[in-house]
Amino acid sequence: SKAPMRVAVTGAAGQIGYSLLFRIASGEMLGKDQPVILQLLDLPQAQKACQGVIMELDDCAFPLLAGMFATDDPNVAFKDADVCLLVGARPRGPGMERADLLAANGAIFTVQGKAIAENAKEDVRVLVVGNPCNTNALIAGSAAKKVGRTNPANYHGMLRLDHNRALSQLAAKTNRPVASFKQLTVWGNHSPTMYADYRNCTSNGDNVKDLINDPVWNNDVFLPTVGKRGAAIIDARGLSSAASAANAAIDHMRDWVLGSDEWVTMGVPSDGSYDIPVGIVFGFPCECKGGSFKIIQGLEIDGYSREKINKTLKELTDEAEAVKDML
Ligand code: NAX
Repeated sequence: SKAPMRVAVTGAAGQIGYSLLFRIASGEMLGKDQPVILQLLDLPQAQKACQGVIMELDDCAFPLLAGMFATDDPNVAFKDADVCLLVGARPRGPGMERADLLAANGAIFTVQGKAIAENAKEDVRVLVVGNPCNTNALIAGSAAKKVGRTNPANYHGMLRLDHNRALSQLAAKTNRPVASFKQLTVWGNHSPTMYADYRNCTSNGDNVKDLINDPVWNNDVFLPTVGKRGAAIIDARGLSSAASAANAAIDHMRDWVLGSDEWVTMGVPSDGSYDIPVGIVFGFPCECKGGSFKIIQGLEIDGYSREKINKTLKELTDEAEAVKDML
Protein backbone atom coordinates (compact mmCIF):
# COMPACT_ATOMS: atom_id res chain seq x y z
CA SER A 1 0.00 0.00 0.00
CA LYS A 2 1.04 3.63 -0.50
CA ALA A 3 3.13 5.59 2.01
CA PRO A 4 1.00 8.16 3.86
CA MET A 5 0.98 11.77 2.67
CA ARG A 6 1.27 14.45 5.31
CA VAL A 7 -1.40 17.15 5.17
CA ALA A 8 -0.98 20.24 7.35
CA VAL A 9 -4.17 22.22 8.03
CA THR A 10 -4.07 25.58 9.79
CA GLY A 11 -7.06 27.07 11.55
CA ALA A 12 -7.92 23.45 12.27
CA ALA A 13 -10.28 24.28 15.14
CA GLY A 14 -12.33 26.68 13.01
CA GLN A 15 -15.52 26.10 11.08
CA ILE A 16 -13.89 25.43 7.70
CA GLY A 17 -11.49 23.05 9.43
CA TYR A 18 -14.45 21.16 10.83
CA SER A 19 -15.83 20.59 7.33
CA LEU A 20 -12.44 19.91 5.76
CA LEU A 21 -10.59 17.48 8.01
CA PHE A 22 -13.14 14.67 7.88
CA ARG A 23 -13.27 14.70 4.10
CA ILE A 24 -9.48 14.67 3.79
CA ALA A 25 -9.34 11.74 6.21
CA SER A 26 -11.97 9.87 4.21
CA GLY A 27 -9.85 10.08 1.05
CA GLU A 28 -11.84 12.63 -0.88
CA MET A 29 -8.85 14.91 -1.48
CA LEU A 30 -5.88 12.68 -2.24
CA GLY A 31 -7.61 9.48 -3.31
CA LYS A 32 -9.40 6.50 -1.82
CA ASP A 33 -6.16 4.50 -1.79
CA GLN A 34 -3.95 7.20 -0.25
CA PRO A 35 -3.31 7.11 3.51
CA VAL A 36 -2.93 10.51 5.14
CA ILE A 37 -1.43 11.96 8.31
CA LEU A 38 -3.15 15.13 9.53
CA GLN A 39 -0.97 17.82 11.11
CA LEU A 40 -3.21 20.44 12.69
CA LEU A 41 -2.03 23.96 13.47
CA ASP A 42 -4.02 26.44 15.50
CA LEU A 43 -3.42 29.13 18.12
CA PRO A 44 -2.56 28.14 21.73
CA GLN A 45 -6.09 28.99 22.94
CA ALA A 46 -7.57 26.64 20.32
CA GLN A 47 -5.52 23.57 21.25
CA LYS A 48 -8.23 22.13 23.46
CA ALA A 49 -10.77 22.47 20.66
CA CYS A 50 -8.28 20.77 18.31
CA GLN A 51 -8.13 17.83 20.71
CA GLY A 52 -11.92 17.60 20.48
CA VAL A 53 -11.71 17.45 16.68
CA ILE A 54 -9.02 14.77 16.98
CA MET A 55 -11.33 12.75 19.25
CA GLU A 56 -14.06 12.94 16.62
CA LEU A 57 -11.65 11.99 13.83
CA ASP A 58 -10.63 9.01 15.98
CA ASP A 59 -14.28 8.08 16.36
CA CYS A 60 -14.78 7.96 12.62
CA ALA A 61 -12.24 5.10 12.44
CA PHE A 62 -11.21 6.23 8.96
CA PRO A 63 -9.17 3.43 7.37
CA LEU A 64 -6.96 5.94 5.52
CA LEU A 65 -6.12 8.06 8.55
CA ALA A 66 -2.61 6.89 9.43
CA GLY A 67 -1.92 9.45 12.17
CA MET A 68 -2.64 12.95 13.41
CA PHE A 69 -1.54 15.57 15.91
CA ALA A 70 -2.25 19.18 16.82
CA THR A 71 0.28 21.88 17.64
CA ASP A 72 0.61 25.65 17.93
CA ASP A 73 4.12 25.57 16.41
CA PRO A 74 4.28 26.11 12.63
CA ASN A 75 7.68 24.38 12.43
CA VAL A 76 6.12 21.23 13.87
CA ALA A 77 2.89 21.47 11.88
CA PHE A 78 4.64 21.80 8.51
CA LYS A 79 7.35 19.18 9.15
CA ASP A 80 7.64 16.97 6.05
CA ALA A 81 4.25 18.15 4.80
CA ASP A 82 3.27 17.18 1.25
CA VAL A 83 0.22 19.45 1.27
CA CYS A 84 -0.51 22.58 3.35
CA LEU A 85 -3.97 24.09 3.57
CA LEU A 86 -3.65 27.50 5.18
CA VAL A 87 -7.12 28.21 6.48
CA GLY A 88 -6.44 30.11 9.71
CA ALA A 89 -6.15 33.86 9.37
CA ARG A 90 -6.79 37.00 11.35
CA PRO A 91 -10.41 38.05 10.81
CA ARG A 92 -11.29 41.70 10.45
CA GLY A 93 -12.15 43.00 13.93
CA PRO A 94 -14.37 45.98 14.78
CA GLY A 95 -12.75 49.24 13.72
CA MET A 96 -9.94 47.43 11.93
CA GLU A 97 -8.85 49.14 8.73
CA ARG A 98 -7.97 47.21 5.60
CA ALA A 99 -4.32 48.17 6.06
CA ASP A 100 -4.32 46.73 9.61
CA LEU A 101 -5.89 43.54 8.33
CA LEU A 102 -3.25 43.21 5.62
CA ALA A 103 -0.46 43.85 8.10
CA ALA A 104 -1.79 41.38 10.71
CA ASN A 105 -2.17 38.67 8.10
CA GLY A 106 1.10 39.59 6.48
CA ALA A 107 2.85 38.77 9.74
CA ILE A 108 1.09 35.39 10.02
CA PHE A 109 1.78 34.36 6.43
CA THR A 110 5.40 35.50 6.54
CA VAL A 111 6.00 33.18 9.50
CA GLN A 112 4.07 30.34 7.93
CA GLY A 113 5.65 30.67 4.47
CA LYS A 114 9.11 30.56 6.04
CA ALA A 115 8.19 27.61 8.25
CA ILE A 116 6.83 25.70 5.25
CA ALA A 117 9.92 26.36 3.15
CA GLU A 118 12.19 25.28 6.00
CA ASN A 119 10.27 22.18 7.07
CA ALA A 120 7.94 20.80 4.42
CA LYS A 121 8.77 18.49 1.52
CA GLU A 122 10.58 20.27 -1.29
CA ASP A 123 7.68 19.62 -3.66
CA VAL A 124 5.06 20.78 -1.14
CA ARG A 125 1.79 22.15 -2.51
CA VAL A 126 0.29 25.05 -0.58
CA LEU A 127 -3.24 26.44 -0.82
CA VAL A 128 -4.18 29.60 1.08
CA VAL A 129 -7.86 29.84 2.03
CA GLY A 130 -7.59 32.43 4.83
CA ASN A 131 -8.44 35.91 3.60
CA PRO A 132 -7.28 38.02 1.92
CA CYS A 133 -6.19 34.74 0.33
CA ASN A 134 -4.50 36.01 -2.84
CA THR A 135 -2.28 38.45 -0.99
CA ASN A 136 -1.67 36.03 1.88
CA ALA A 137 -0.46 33.51 -0.72
CA LEU A 138 1.76 36.18 -2.27
CA ILE A 139 3.30 36.85 1.14
CA ALA A 140 3.75 33.17 2.04
CA GLY A 141 5.30 32.47 -1.36
CA SER A 142 7.60 35.42 -1.02
CA ALA A 143 8.77 34.36 2.46
CA ALA A 144 9.31 30.85 1.11
CA LYS A 145 11.32 32.15 -1.83
CA LYS A 146 13.80 33.75 0.56
CA VAL A 147 14.44 30.34 2.11
CA GLY A 148 14.66 28.53 -1.23
CA ARG A 149 14.08 24.75 -1.32
CA THR A 150 10.37 24.77 -2.24
CA ASN A 151 8.79 25.84 -5.54
CA PRO A 152 7.40 29.41 -5.38
CA ALA A 153 4.84 28.51 -8.07
CA ASN A 154 3.28 26.08 -5.58
CA TYR A 155 1.87 28.77 -3.26
CA HIS A 156 -1.73 29.22 -4.36
CA GLY A 157 -4.77 31.23 -3.33
CA MET A 158 -8.23 29.72 -3.44
CA LEU A 159 -10.49 30.91 -6.26
CA ARG A 160 -12.26 27.57 -6.58
CA LEU A 161 -15.21 28.57 -4.44
CA ASP A 162 -15.89 31.47 -6.80
CA HIS A 163 -15.55 29.05 -9.73
CA ASN A 164 -18.03 26.60 -8.20
CA ARG A 165 -20.44 29.39 -7.30
CA ALA A 166 -20.35 30.59 -10.91
CA LEU A 167 -20.97 27.06 -12.20
CA SER A 168 -24.03 26.67 -10.04
CA GLN A 169 -25.45 30.01 -11.23
CA LEU A 170 -24.93 28.99 -14.88
CA ALA A 171 -26.64 25.66 -14.25
CA ALA A 172 -29.62 27.41 -12.64
CA LYS A 173 -29.87 30.00 -15.43
CA THR A 174 -29.79 27.44 -18.26
CA ASN A 175 -31.54 24.61 -16.46
CA ARG A 176 -28.68 22.27 -17.35
CA PRO A 177 -26.70 19.94 -15.08
CA VAL A 178 -23.77 21.60 -13.37
CA ALA A 179 -21.45 18.87 -14.65
CA SER A 180 -22.21 19.79 -18.27
CA PHE A 181 -20.26 23.07 -18.02
CA LYS A 182 -16.65 23.15 -19.15
CA GLN A 183 -14.03 25.85 -19.62
CA LEU A 184 -15.21 28.40 -17.13
CA THR A 185 -12.67 30.87 -15.77
CA VAL A 186 -12.75 33.17 -12.75
CA TRP A 187 -10.07 35.80 -13.19
CA GLY A 188 -8.46 37.76 -10.40
CA ASN A 189 -8.98 38.27 -6.72
CA HIS A 190 -11.15 36.25 -4.33
CA SER A 191 -13.35 39.28 -3.70
CA PRO A 192 -16.47 40.83 -5.21
CA THR A 193 -14.27 42.17 -8.05
CA MET A 194 -13.51 38.67 -9.37
CA TYR A 195 -14.45 38.26 -13.04
CA ALA A 196 -16.33 35.05 -13.78
CA ASP A 197 -15.99 34.60 -17.53
CA TYR A 198 -18.09 32.12 -19.49
CA ARG A 199 -17.16 33.35 -22.96
CA ASN A 200 -15.22 30.13 -23.57
CA CYS A 201 -17.57 27.95 -21.60
CA THR A 202 -19.47 25.08 -23.21
CA SER A 203 -22.35 22.91 -22.03
CA ASN A 204 -22.78 19.61 -23.93
CA GLY A 205 -20.96 21.24 -26.82
CA ASP A 206 -23.08 24.42 -26.89
CA ASN A 207 -21.40 27.76 -26.34
CA VAL A 208 -22.80 29.07 -23.05
CA LYS A 209 -22.50 32.73 -23.98
CA ASP A 210 -24.65 32.14 -27.07
CA LEU A 211 -26.99 29.93 -25.11
CA ILE A 212 -27.64 32.61 -22.50
CA ASN A 213 -27.25 35.51 -24.91
CA ASP A 214 -28.00 38.11 -22.25
CA PRO A 215 -25.19 40.62 -21.59
CA VAL A 216 -27.40 42.51 -19.14
CA TRP A 217 -27.92 39.37 -17.03
CA ASN A 218 -24.18 38.74 -17.16
CA ASN A 219 -23.26 42.20 -15.97
CA ASP A 220 -26.15 43.03 -13.64
CA VAL A 221 -27.17 39.68 -12.19
CA PHE A 222 -24.58 36.94 -12.69
CA LEU A 223 -21.39 38.82 -11.75
CA PRO A 224 -22.87 40.54 -8.67
CA THR A 225 -24.52 37.29 -7.51
CA VAL A 226 -21.25 35.36 -7.68
CA GLY A 227 -19.23 38.27 -6.31
CA LYS A 228 -21.50 38.86 -3.33
CA ARG A 229 -22.34 35.23 -2.61
CA GLY A 230 -20.18 35.16 0.52
CA ALA A 231 -22.11 38.11 1.97
CA ALA A 232 -25.45 36.51 1.04
CA ILE A 233 -24.46 33.37 2.94
CA ILE A 234 -23.42 35.35 6.01
CA ASP A 235 -26.76 37.15 5.85
CA ALA A 236 -28.75 33.91 5.63
CA ARG A 237 -26.74 31.67 7.94
CA GLY A 238 -25.29 34.16 10.39
CA LEU A 239 -21.92 32.53 9.69
CA SER A 240 -19.59 32.65 6.70
CA SER A 241 -19.39 29.87 4.10
CA ALA A 242 -17.66 26.88 5.57
CA ALA A 243 -18.71 23.58 4.00
CA SER A 244 -18.61 25.05 0.50
CA ALA A 245 -15.21 26.62 1.22
CA ALA A 246 -13.87 23.29 2.49
CA ASN A 247 -15.31 21.60 -0.59
CA ALA A 248 -13.56 24.08 -2.85
CA ALA A 249 -10.23 23.52 -1.09
CA ILE A 250 -10.63 19.79 -1.62
CA ASP A 251 -11.50 20.32 -5.30
CA HIS A 252 -8.47 22.57 -5.84
CA MET A 253 -5.99 20.20 -4.21
CA ARG A 254 -7.50 17.00 -5.62
CA ASP A 255 -7.34 18.34 -9.17
CA TRP A 256 -3.78 19.60 -8.67
CA VAL A 257 -2.49 16.32 -7.22
CA LEU A 258 -4.57 13.80 -9.13
CA GLY A 259 -5.22 15.78 -12.34
CA SER A 260 -8.38 17.07 -13.93
CA ASP A 261 -9.82 16.42 -17.36
CA GLU A 262 -11.21 19.93 -17.47
CA TRP A 263 -9.98 23.47 -16.96
CA VAL A 264 -10.19 24.66 -13.41
CA THR A 265 -9.71 28.08 -11.88
CA MET A 266 -6.69 28.34 -9.61
CA GLY A 267 -5.20 31.37 -7.88
CA VAL A 268 -1.55 31.02 -8.91
CA PRO A 269 1.45 33.36 -8.99
CA SER A 270 1.41 35.01 -12.39
CA ASP A 271 4.16 34.15 -14.86
CA GLY A 272 3.18 37.22 -16.88
CA SER A 273 0.35 35.48 -18.73
CA TYR A 274 -2.43 37.79 -19.93
CA ASP A 275 -0.31 40.80 -18.88
CA ILE A 276 -0.81 40.11 -15.18
CA PRO A 277 2.37 41.30 -13.40
CA VAL A 278 4.73 38.47 -12.49
CA GLY A 279 4.20 37.14 -8.96
CA ILE A 280 0.69 38.52 -8.34
CA VAL A 281 -1.50 35.63 -7.17
CA PHE A 282 -4.39 35.75 -9.64
CA GLY A 283 -7.27 33.52 -10.66
CA PHE A 284 -6.36 31.91 -14.00
CA PRO A 285 -7.78 29.05 -16.04
CA CYS A 286 -5.45 26.12 -15.39
CA GLU A 287 -4.93 22.61 -16.61
CA CYS A 288 -3.73 19.94 -14.15
CA LYS A 289 -1.83 16.88 -15.34
CA GLY A 290 0.75 14.55 -13.82
CA GLY A 291 0.74 16.39 -10.50
CA SER A 292 1.46 19.82 -11.94
CA PHE A 293 -0.58 22.67 -13.31
CA LYS A 294 -0.21 25.15 -16.11
CA ILE A 295 -2.04 28.31 -17.08
CA ILE A 296 -4.16 27.90 -20.23
CA GLN A 297 -2.68 30.17 -22.87
CA GLY A 298 -3.98 32.03 -25.88
CA LEU A 299 -7.49 32.99 -24.79
CA GLU A 300 -8.83 36.13 -26.39
CA ILE A 301 -9.46 38.98 -23.96
CA ASP A 302 -12.02 41.43 -25.36
CA GLY A 303 -12.46 45.04 -24.23
CA TYR A 304 -15.16 44.24 -21.65
CA SER A 305 -13.08 41.44 -20.16
CA ARG A 306 -9.91 43.52 -20.07
CA GLU A 307 -11.77 46.19 -18.11
CA LYS A 308 -13.03 43.62 -15.58
CA ILE A 309 -9.59 42.01 -15.30
CA ASN A 310 -7.92 45.37 -14.79
CA LYS A 311 -10.33 46.23 -11.99
CA THR A 312 -9.68 43.07 -9.99
CA LEU A 313 -5.96 43.34 -10.75
CA LYS A 314 -5.88 46.91 -9.42
CA GLU A 315 -7.19 45.66 -6.08
CA LEU A 316 -4.39 43.09 -5.92
CA THR A 317 -1.62 45.47 -6.95
CA ASP A 318 -2.88 47.92 -4.30
CA GLU A 319 -2.73 45.14 -1.68
CA ALA A 320 0.76 44.14 -2.85
CA GLU A 321 1.83 47.77 -2.57
CA ALA A 322 0.46 47.93 0.99
CA VAL A 323 2.52 44.89 2.07
CA LYS A 324 5.59 45.57 -0.07
CA ASP A 325 7.86 45.77 2.98
CA MET A 326 7.03 42.15 3.73
CA LEU A 327 7.72 40.87 0.21
P1 NAX B 1 -12.98 30.49 12.03
O1 NAX B 1 -12.87 31.77 12.75
O2 NAX B 1 -14.10 29.56 12.31
O3 NAX B 1 -11.64 29.65 12.24
C1 NAX B 1 -10.37 30.20 12.06
C2 NAX B 1 -9.41 29.41 12.89
O4 NAX B 1 -8.10 29.87 12.57
C3 NAX B 1 -9.60 29.58 14.39
O5 NAX B 1 -9.60 28.30 15.01
C4 NAX B 1 -8.39 30.41 14.80
O6 NAX B 1 -7.95 30.11 16.10
C5 NAX B 1 -7.37 29.95 13.76
N1 NAX B 1 -6.24 30.86 13.57
C6 NAX B 1 -6.22 32.21 13.58
N2 NAX B 1 -4.97 32.66 13.41
C7 NAX B 1 -4.19 31.58 13.25
C8 NAX B 1 -2.79 31.41 13.06
N3 NAX B 1 -1.96 32.45 12.99
N4 NAX B 1 -2.31 30.15 12.93
C9 NAX B 1 -3.15 29.11 13.03
N5 NAX B 1 -4.47 29.19 13.23
C10 NAX B 1 -4.98 30.43 13.34
O7 NAX B 1 -12.93 30.86 10.47
P2 NAX B 1 -13.40 30.01 9.21
O8 NAX B 1 -14.83 30.26 8.96
O9 NAX B 1 -12.92 28.62 9.36
O10 NAX B 1 -12.62 30.78 8.04
C11 NAX B 1 -11.21 30.74 7.94
C12 NAX B 1 -10.71 31.68 6.86
O11 NAX B 1 -11.22 31.33 5.59
C13 NAX B 1 -11.10 33.14 7.08
O12 NAX B 1 -9.95 33.96 6.85
C14 NAX B 1 -12.12 33.39 5.99
O13 NAX B 1 -12.16 34.74 5.59
C15 NAX B 1 -11.59 32.50 4.89
N6 NAX B 1 -12.51 32.15 3.80
C16 NAX B 1 -12.00 32.07 2.55
C17 NAX B 1 -12.77 31.69 1.45
C18 NAX B 1 -12.17 31.61 0.09
O14 NAX B 1 -12.92 31.33 -0.85
N7 NAX B 1 -10.89 31.83 -0.12
C19 NAX B 1 -14.22 31.41 1.61
C20 NAX B 1 -14.62 31.09 3.02
C21 NAX B 1 -13.92 31.89 4.08
O15 NAX B 1 -14.55 33.14 4.17
